[in-house]
Formats: sequence, C-alpha cells, structure tokens
Amino acid sequence: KSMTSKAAQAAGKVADKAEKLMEPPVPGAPGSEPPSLEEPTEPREPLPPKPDQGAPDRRTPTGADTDVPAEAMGQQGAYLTTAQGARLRDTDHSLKAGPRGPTLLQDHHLREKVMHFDHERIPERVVHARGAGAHGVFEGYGAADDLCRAAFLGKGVETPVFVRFSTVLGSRGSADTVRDTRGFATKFYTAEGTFDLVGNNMPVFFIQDGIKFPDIVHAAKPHPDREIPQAQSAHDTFWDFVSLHTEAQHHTMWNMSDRGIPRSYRTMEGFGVHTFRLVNAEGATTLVKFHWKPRLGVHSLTWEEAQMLNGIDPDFHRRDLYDAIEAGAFPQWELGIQAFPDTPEQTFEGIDLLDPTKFVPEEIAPVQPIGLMTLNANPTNFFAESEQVAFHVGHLPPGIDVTDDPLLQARLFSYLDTQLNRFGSANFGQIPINRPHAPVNDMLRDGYMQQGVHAGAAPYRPNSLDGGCPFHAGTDTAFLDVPVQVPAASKVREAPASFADHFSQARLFWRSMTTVEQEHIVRAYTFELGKCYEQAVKERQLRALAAIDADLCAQVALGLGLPAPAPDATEVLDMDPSPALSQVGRSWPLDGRTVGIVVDADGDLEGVDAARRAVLAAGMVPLVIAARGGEVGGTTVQRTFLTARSVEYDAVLVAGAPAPAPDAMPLRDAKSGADSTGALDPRVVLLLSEAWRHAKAIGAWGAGREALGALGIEADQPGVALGDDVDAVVADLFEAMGLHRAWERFMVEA
Ligand code: HDD
Repeated sequence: KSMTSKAAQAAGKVADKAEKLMEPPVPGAPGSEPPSLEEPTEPREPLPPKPDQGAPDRRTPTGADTDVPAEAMGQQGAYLTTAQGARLRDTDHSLKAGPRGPTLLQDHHLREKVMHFDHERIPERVVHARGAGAHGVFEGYGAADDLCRAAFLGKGVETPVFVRFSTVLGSRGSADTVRDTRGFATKFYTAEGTFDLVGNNMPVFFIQDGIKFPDIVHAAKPHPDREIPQAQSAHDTFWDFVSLHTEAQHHTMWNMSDRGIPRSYRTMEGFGVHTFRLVNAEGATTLVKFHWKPRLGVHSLTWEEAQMLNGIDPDFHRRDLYDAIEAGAFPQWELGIQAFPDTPEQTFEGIDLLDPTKFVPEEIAPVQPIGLMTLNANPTNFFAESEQVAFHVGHLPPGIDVTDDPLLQARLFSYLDTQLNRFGSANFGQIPINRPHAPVNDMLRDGYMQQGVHAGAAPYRPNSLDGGCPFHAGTDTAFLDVPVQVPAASKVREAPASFADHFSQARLFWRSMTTVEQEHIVRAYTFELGKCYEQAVKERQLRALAAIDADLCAQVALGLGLPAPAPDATEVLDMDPSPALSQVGRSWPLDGRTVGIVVDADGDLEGVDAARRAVLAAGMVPLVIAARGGEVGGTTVQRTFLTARSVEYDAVLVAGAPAPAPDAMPLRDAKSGADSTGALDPRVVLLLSEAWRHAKAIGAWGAGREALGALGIEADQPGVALGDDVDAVVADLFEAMGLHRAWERFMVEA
C-alpha cells in the first residue's frame, strides 16, 4: 500500500517539474533576457538550476567548504549495511540450499562483498610505490613577496598541505630502509589552486632528459627474468646503465653516501631539483631552486642498521613518522629558495641551471627561508589518502612557473598520464585527498566515476546560456604563462654542450665529505659492485670512479680485488668543496627520538624513573627494556631482551647489570664448545655492542656503569656518558645524541 502512495507522490513531483518548465519566463527574471548572438562580456545571472541539480560536491580532505554531512564520508553507525545502505542480518554465511548445500547465485550480498574485495587494489605507482604521508600546515614568511606573487607565500598565510615520502625502486610492500633516493612530494592546497612540489631528498637526478626515465627505471628495477633484487640498486643492470650513462654518476654518488639511508623521513632534506621560475606582481621573473630544511637536521642510518631494520622492522620510516606525529613531536621543515637572476643563459657561476644533474652549492647561493611546514596529523585512512594522493609537477599556482629543463618538461607529461593508469579515470582530482581547496569552476565533464553533479547547461565558452560563465580571469588573479623568449633554433635531438660535464660535481660532492662519510661511500660502492656478477660492469664503473677521484677509485678497487684503472683523459673541474653537504659536526634538536633504558630489579629503579621523565621532558620516547614483560619495581616494561634490538633506539641507557637468566641456554664458544656465558645477559651484550658499533650514544650509572666497564666501554670514549648522578649522565647523553652519532667511533673502527 505504501509503495503505491510513494509512487503516486513521485509522479506528482515529476508533473510539478514539467509544469514549471512549461511556464513562460517572468520578464526580468534570470534567463528571461532576449537571446543574444554576442558573447557576454560580464557575468549575468545563469539559467536557474533544474530542481534536481545540485552544486558540484566540494568536500575537501579537511572537510572545509562542504555541505555533505560528515556521515556520508565514511563508515558510520551501529548497523552493517550493503553498499546501498540496506541493513544486513548476516554477513557470515552465504545463502545456501541448506546448511551443507551449494551457494545460491542469487546471493546478492555475497556477490557485492566479494566483487568489491576483488577490486580493492589499484596499480601501485610504477616508481615511488612504497611511501607514507601526513597532513600539515605551511605558513609563509612573506620573505618571497618581492619575487613571487603566489599568495600562500605571504606573511602569516596558512595553507593546508599533504606530504608523501617514498622510496623509489621497491614495490608497495618493500622495506623502508633500503639504499635508495627518497621522494618528498608536497601538495599545498593554496587558495589560488593546488601547488605540487614533487621533489626528492637529493638535489640532483640520474638523467638530464625525461626521455631516459624508462631506461634508468628499467635498469634499476629487479631483473626482468627473476624479479630480483627487490628495492635496491645493488645489481648488474643498474650498474651497467649508470657506468655507461655517466651523467647518472653524480646522483649515484649521493645514493652511495649516507643520504641514501636516512634515519627518518623527519631528518631528510628535500629538493625541488629543477630550477623553477617565480613571477612577482609586476611580472618580473627570478629563477629558483626549492629546498626543504628539516628542523631536526640531516641524519642517516648506518648501512648495517639499515640492513638489520629491513628485517627487524621493514616499516621503520613509516612507523617513525606516524609515531612522532601521534606523540605530538610534529616534524617541521623550512622551505627555502636559492634565487638566481633570470638571464638568457640561465646559468649561475658557470653552473647550468637547466641541467638537473647539477646543483648549486649553498656557499655560493645561500638558501633563503620563505616559510615553515609542520606535519601535525596522520592520515585517517592509508589507502584513501597516502595511496590515492596524486601529484603532478604541472599543478602550479599563479606566481610559480616551469623552466625548459628537459627533465621537467617530460615530467609535465608523465604525471597526469600515470594517474590515468592508477585511477582508470580522468576524475582522480575529485577524490577527497586530491580536491583543491580553491573553488573549482572548470568545464571538464563526465567520465568514469564522476563525483560532481554539475549544474548549468553550458560547459563551454563562449556561451550565453550560463550567463557567459565561466569568464576568463583578469591578469591580476590568473595563472599567466611567462612569455619567455625562445631562441630561434632548429628542431634537434641534442643536449647543450654544458650537459656533457658528468663528473665535476660528483667530485665536488666526494671532496665535501668528511673522512668518515667518505669511508661510508667507499663501502657502499664496494658492497653494491660486489653484488654484481659481470666483471665488465665492475671494471667500467671503476673507470667512472677514476674520473671522479683517483683515491675513491683505488679504495673501491681494493675492496673488489680489482686493479684501479688510471683516470682517462676526461677533463673534470676542481670545484670548491661545499661543507654544507656534510652531516658531521653540527648539533640538532632531539624531538621524537627513542632512548632504550635497560633495567634490572637490582638496579637503581628510582634513577630509571628520573631518566624516563628527563627523556619525556626532552620530547623523546623512553622505552624500558627488561628480561621479561610486566613490571620491574613498579616501572612498566615496554620491551624485553627478546624483542629489543639496538636499531630501534637512538641511544641506550643502562641502569643495571642484568645477569643471564638462570634458565637461559648457556652460550657455547664456537671453537671449543665451552660455556662462554659472561656475567651479563648475552642479549644485553648484543644490544650494547650493536649500539656501540653504530656509534650511538650510550650512558650508564651505578651497576650499569660496571656492566659497561666489563665490555670495555669507558667514560673517556666518544658518545659515552657515565657517572654516578643520573641527571648528569642523562644531560651528557642528550648532548651526545644532538650530534646524531659519535662519529669518531667509526674511524676508530676503520
Ligand atoms: Fe617522478 C612519482 C619525484 C623524475 C615520472 N616522482 C614521483 C614521486 C616523486 C617523484 C616524489 C612520488 C609522488 C607520490 O608520492 O605520489 N620524479 C621525482 C623527481 C624527479 C622525477 C624529484 C626528478 C627531478 N618522474 C621523473 C621523470 C619522470 C617521472 C623524469 C618521467 C618522465 N614520477 C613519475 C611517474 C610517477 C612519479 C611515473 C609514478 C607515480 C606518480 O608519478 O604519481 O609519473
């Protein structure tokens, strides 16, 4: 009965609409003007929307500017429903012909549930598949006002951002701490349109022209026959390519340096890599390179830590970012620019600004801070946000434009194209994480998964039916392409002569490193080439190293057991080193770092409490480690000797001397088979020896001090904080941690 009355109601509504549409227009009402053949020159009232048309959905990731109820955005309420909102009684059993009978084809709930599951995955990114994102806010300093008209750079202007960090080579499920470049992509939801700064943690790139991108990626990805190795460059095809294609040598050197294994996303620099063009309110232009400077400083893992973490905690970077944000240790970066006059040559101090394998040392072009980014919220849903976020170097607000860097030019094509592959629809920009926060008034229509219910009759221009809207904006608010002079030239497939210098800056980088950082680079090359099977590949790469620096080449050759080739005739410039490239020698804030505290029931438990509070007060995370879970003298144990490995901690405090458990298996000496168990639990010995080897700060007092003494760790050694007073020990420990590593220990070891 009710069905019949509903149907009657609906029929009535349709009749009402039809009647309204047939009414003659009221004179003077919108849409009643006589038709004109002329293109409107100013906005007029558009035709009134049809009764069932709404405005395009403008929900944003932050919920701003929305008239859609929050409930519509996710799972809500107590009762399970189908995708269409019908409540369900049972989702645990399929509909069968009897409890033991076959499943019925008519089970529409089963079909919907399994169909949706079957389609849960979208193709992973062809590069940068493994990543993690976070929300935040960017605040402009106003320092770039003279150079750039983009409003979001204005003093005090706050702009929501979403950042995704990534590795390049690995699949979505690969480990975080592999040796690789890291992506650092930022989406600024500015009031004038979205700006995507799609950068890396290294300022240079492997190739000078985007047409080579498939080549470098094919070479670096796993071998096509075995799909081995995952997420790393330590294999023949990679070194085959970079040794033949020597413009990749500079970027490769950065990969082999400690920058290739960051301690955390929070301690990475970011670089826009290319030179961009800023435009000010008068239309004057400046060439710039963008930099992100982490407040916590640049800090890396050691290679052994990175390798251990790949097994012990493959989500190390993802977890670190998430935990820090949850704990309120919001990571921050200053956005900075290096500014260069926009001359026809587009060079600075002889460095070609259009060559993405070159960077400009900070010593000759200081980085000027222009704003601060704070990441302060984790995604609510990984897939919806971190996976579906879609960056594009062509997302530019008025005031920021591209240059003719041939790598950037190819990227302008690639990023849109790849999103079509990932999303299967040109409407990926309508997904909440990708929606601009600026009002959108495009004439793009329809397509797969259209979310907008567009009003109006005329998504074209010129039109008269929608009152002439949308109009072209004035030059004061619109994105204006900079009318750069293009030199009269022939169409050629060629690079400029300056692009031929492949080694000078690799040499500059090598010579800017401290001894210990150079040692790490040598080991990284030796490791990676040592994983190659092809002798010719190793030998050719040694020749490239010989062109960069004879000493570097000799050391790697020694490790490989190959003769060091003599440098060939390639002319390589000796540029001044750039000390700013080194991580060594500076002290940084400690927010969000982790301190492991080894406790023992017989140790100073009051001191442990004081140490824990000091660690927390310093904005860090104390993790109490004991033989077993539960409590030790009222202190909650967070890790046991079984679950703790040194790689999780930035420093270790020892507040006791835990003896081997009475029921522990005796340690046998490998050669003699004798019981070699010492006075200290062997798992604590392992923890401390690893912390020592990785040059981490180690502190102890009381019984803990004696335990360290037994291992040969003494007060006068670098990065060691020993004493009787827990407060003094903790203060010394923090000071050592600020330096990130006790660097001298590496050299002692070497
Ligand atoms: Fe790229 C993704 C950074 C050169 C083609 N790239 C991608 C991401 C970052 C970069 C951070 C991940 C974005 C995300 O988190 O979703 N790419 C760079 C940098 C480059 C660079 C700093 C050089 C300076 N890229 C580059 C070239 C091409 C591409 C030359 C192609 C010609 N990049 C892509 C892509 C990806 C991508 C295939 C894969 C997934 C995506 O775009 O959205 O289009």
